[in-house]
Amino acid sequence: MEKELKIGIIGCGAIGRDHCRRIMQTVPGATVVAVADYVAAAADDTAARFGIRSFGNDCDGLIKDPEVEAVMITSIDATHHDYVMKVLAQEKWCFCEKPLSQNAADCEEIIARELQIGKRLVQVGFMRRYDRGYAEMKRIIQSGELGAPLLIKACHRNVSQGPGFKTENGITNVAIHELDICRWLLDDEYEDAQAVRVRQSANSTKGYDNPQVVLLRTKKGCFIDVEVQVADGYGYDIQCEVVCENGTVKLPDPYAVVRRSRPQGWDSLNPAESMPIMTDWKERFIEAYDIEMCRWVESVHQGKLTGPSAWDGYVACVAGDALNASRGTSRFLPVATIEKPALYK
Ligand code: ISE
Repeated sequence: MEKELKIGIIGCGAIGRDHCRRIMQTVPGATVVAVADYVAAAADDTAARFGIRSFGNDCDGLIKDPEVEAVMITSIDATHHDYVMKVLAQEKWCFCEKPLSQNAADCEEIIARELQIGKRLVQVGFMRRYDRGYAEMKRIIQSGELGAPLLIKACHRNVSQGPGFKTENGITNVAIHELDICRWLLDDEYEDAQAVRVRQSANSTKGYDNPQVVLLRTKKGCFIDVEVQVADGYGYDIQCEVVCENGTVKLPDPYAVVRRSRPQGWDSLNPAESMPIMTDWKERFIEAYDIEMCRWVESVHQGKLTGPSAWDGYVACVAGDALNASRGTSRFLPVATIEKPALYK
């Protein structure tokens, strides 16, 4: 029996606690030995629930602790880059939730450090790559049976946002998933990008754009259109359709029982068919998160990471930077990356 990988988690918010539970209860070959959080009480609370060590708000202490072999970063987005750099300074394995950073320049630093070490130590939490729906779409596109992909029509809709949310976060925190999954699905790279402000929804009057439309053109000529609603007034709704020359592939909705009945309390209405739509993003991709975590642990045991890399985190941020810079210009801006280092090929 393989020795268990000892993980320390920084960030005990919703996804941090969820990953902690996942590793402790469903992922073989790993355990969480310690947690820390900017808010010490959040770390203490999580630690008490799982019977593990709390470093309170001493996140640096957790990173340096000799018992911790791998660090998982699930803190707020703006802190990711600094923690990743600190984990790399210890040359430990690092799983960083998306986004890798808030901008491409910070990601370049992470890449430079990994290159110096000469080994991939960072994996980015682009969990959609482990979703069965997206994986099957990719398989069909790659088979070539449908001809060349021409267009992607996608939408990313959230119920609401927490305090401090800004228009740019609609890209860096939300659409970042599409920025990764579209290039992965197509096996293609972005040429240029534009964010467009459209008619605004009354569901959010909090000073950020809602909705906004993300447009991307790829090097092979595919056109991508993503509707980003960060407060949609009904649910967590992720859709994606790839239009190819001879057919289309579409992401399936998550499993849900279809109900046919007369709406309760409305005797005068006709019976209707309905199925529930999820509201919690952690539930929507729960299986993908489970698989992602199992594969990450397996690959660490094998000493070679296979999941989304610092390079993938970087490319998504380069596209994100172009989108945020394009807003209000009515122009597509180039998505220009540095040359891809051999480590990531
Ligand atoms: C969250 O971090 C996610 O990853 C969700 O998929 C996204 O929809 C949500 O807006 C993010 O805050």
